[in-house]
Amino acid sequence: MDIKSLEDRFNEKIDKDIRIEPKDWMPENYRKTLIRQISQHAHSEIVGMLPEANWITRAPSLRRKAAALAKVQDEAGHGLYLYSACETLGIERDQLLQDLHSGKAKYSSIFNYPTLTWADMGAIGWLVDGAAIMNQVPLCRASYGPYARAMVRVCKEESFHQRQGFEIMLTLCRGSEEQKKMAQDALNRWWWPSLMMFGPQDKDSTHTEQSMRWGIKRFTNDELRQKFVDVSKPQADLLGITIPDKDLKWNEERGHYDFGEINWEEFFNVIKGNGPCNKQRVDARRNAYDNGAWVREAAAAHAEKKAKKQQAA
Ligand code: FAQ
Repeated sequence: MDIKSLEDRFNEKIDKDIRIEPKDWMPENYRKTLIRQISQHAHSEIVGMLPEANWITRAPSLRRKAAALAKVQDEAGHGLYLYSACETLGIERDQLLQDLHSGKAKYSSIFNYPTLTWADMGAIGWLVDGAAIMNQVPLCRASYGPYARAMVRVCKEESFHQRQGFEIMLTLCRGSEEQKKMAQDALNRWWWPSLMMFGPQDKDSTHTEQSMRWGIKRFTNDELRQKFVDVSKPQADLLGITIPDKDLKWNEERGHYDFGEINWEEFFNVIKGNGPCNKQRVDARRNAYDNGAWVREAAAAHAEKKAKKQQAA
């Protein structure tokens, strides 16, 4: 089939909302965009384990420790589904990891901030997982089959994460004055970085228009950010804590909350690698990879031995 017919067939599938599968023909830029987005997403999951892992040993009760442990394990699992989905596009996992370690591949800006108190575990679950779900539920309908299917499972687990985070916040907010202060302080520090998770404003977003046309993204960055603000404000009211934005107010005409200006300079600085914890996070991933070399070598040696035995039999 000539390239024009292949393109027509691909576009027809996109228009009819028929999933694109790994063996289907696809434009090179569609493949590249997916590799970029899915790998960034996978890296975010495994880097995202680091700020929370910091609190597993210091969780205030056995119940909290078990939940934190399960959550961080889920994130490792999400990374694995996503790396597998990405590999179906014809790239090796090792290459993806090299790109993370060299700083070539991005991961979510949010994981470059430190987790200073136990309340940060609550704020991350409530806000960071909340923002992640807002962005990821529409990805369950992404046009690329393996990505969309991975997202279905991821979203179910993220929704548990969001609830456990909100419950931590609720417990703190119903606790002592000091606990409530901790919850407010965590909200103050995590609110704006959570809004940045949705990416640059639509007017500055390089990929949104094309990704929407290809059915990878179903909503723009600004649309999802607005939805997130709209659901979060009543949740903060229920907790009895205040979102740190003096411009946040209901706009009757728009049927949405208006909110203040995001510090875009901070966002672009963080994604360029200059956030408070960028170096620490990438170093931790690099060390984990290097320290795991013996496991990869042992697994390869075992597979070789097994293959030789089978040949001899
Ligand atoms: N951080 O043109 P756009 C989670 C980059 S998972 C860093 O708008 P696009 C689970 C972007 O890559 C969180 N970089 O890009 C969890 C591009 O750079 P490039 C991760 C960002 O792709 C919870 C440039 O800026 N979720 O949290 C960010 O159309 C708790 C221009 O941007 C996903 O990855 C950012 N925030 O839209 C784990 C979801 N935003 O490559 C542990 C899937 C933008 O041209 C604990 N991804 N950039 O050099 C997406 O939906 C999209 O990729 C967006 C960005 C919306 C993130």
